[in-house]
Amino acid sequence: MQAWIFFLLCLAGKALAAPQEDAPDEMYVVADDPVTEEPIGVNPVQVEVGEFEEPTGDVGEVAPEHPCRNYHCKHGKVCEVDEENNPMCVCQSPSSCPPSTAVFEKVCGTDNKTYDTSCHFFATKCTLEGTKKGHKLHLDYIGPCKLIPDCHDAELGEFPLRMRDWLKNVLVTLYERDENNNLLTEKQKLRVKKIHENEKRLEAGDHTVELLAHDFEKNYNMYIFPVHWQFGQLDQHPVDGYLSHTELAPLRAPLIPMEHCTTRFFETCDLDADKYIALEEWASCFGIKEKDIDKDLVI
Ligand SMILES: *[C@@H]1O[C@H](CO)[C@@H](O)[C@H](O)[C@H]1NC(C)=O
Ligand SMILES: [Ca+2]
Ligand SMILES: [Ca+2]
Repeated sequence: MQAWIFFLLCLAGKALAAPQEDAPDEMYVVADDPVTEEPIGVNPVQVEVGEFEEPTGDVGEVAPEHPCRNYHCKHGKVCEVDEENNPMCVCQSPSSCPPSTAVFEKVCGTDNKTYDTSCHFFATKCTLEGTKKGHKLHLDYIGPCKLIPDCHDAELGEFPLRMRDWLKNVLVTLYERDENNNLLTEKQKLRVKKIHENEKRLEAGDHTVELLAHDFEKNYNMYIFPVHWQFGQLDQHPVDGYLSHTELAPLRAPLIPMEHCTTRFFETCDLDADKYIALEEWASCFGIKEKDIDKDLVI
């Protein structure tokens, strides 16, 4: 549970001053979205050579920037200049990735192969670009590949109980730590304040599924916002009311090694099997009644 909280705090609290561990930020940006091929960023200003030949008094001050400065490439690519000195993104060689220094830096691909770091993973995926194999390869979870037991029907039902409880606790924790850190927006704080102040709230702890189920029935209203909030945290690229595989990855990837029903749970959420999880699908997956699903709560 501790690890869950750590991961989500990183995810939620982009402003969280100093994560205790030096978990690489890129874990949370496991974007391998095939659509965003174009490097994001602007071309550096091209300085006319002529300008340098006319002394202006501050000679030497205006050194031309390297074209790759501020030129961003997606994961797995690095910037290089072509013959005309224009920046371009090329596949990074996996061997140029720094080796992992801790076990949680390793990642497991959907090919069930362990990659030393996510850098190695994305570099490898890049070299497979355009192939069927490359298209199917995704980062599956954080940590070395291991045997993930099958998720049985009875266990599947327990997953949302823990997840909802955890979401609520994460929000309350963010609220409590949020002095000047702006971990939550003002609107979010107002919502969480109500949960925080509710005396009937089940305190964080290692509760049995029976107690969690009972609490969900009794204090159902407290769970509505946390479920919506998490959706909004993930629905970012783009903000469209649907979660793609890539958008779900920051939640899925750290969870799978700890919760073996993660994969099956999110598969079953996608009721219309279009590979996207819509807000309605997401919320009803977490037991939120149809009448309480409200896109205005995704704030
Ligand atoms: C994936 O790899 C792990 C570790 O090598 C192994 O224990 C497991 O059985 C593999 N899983 C599948 C589905 O092949
Ligand atoms: Ca989206
Ligand atoms: Ca769907």
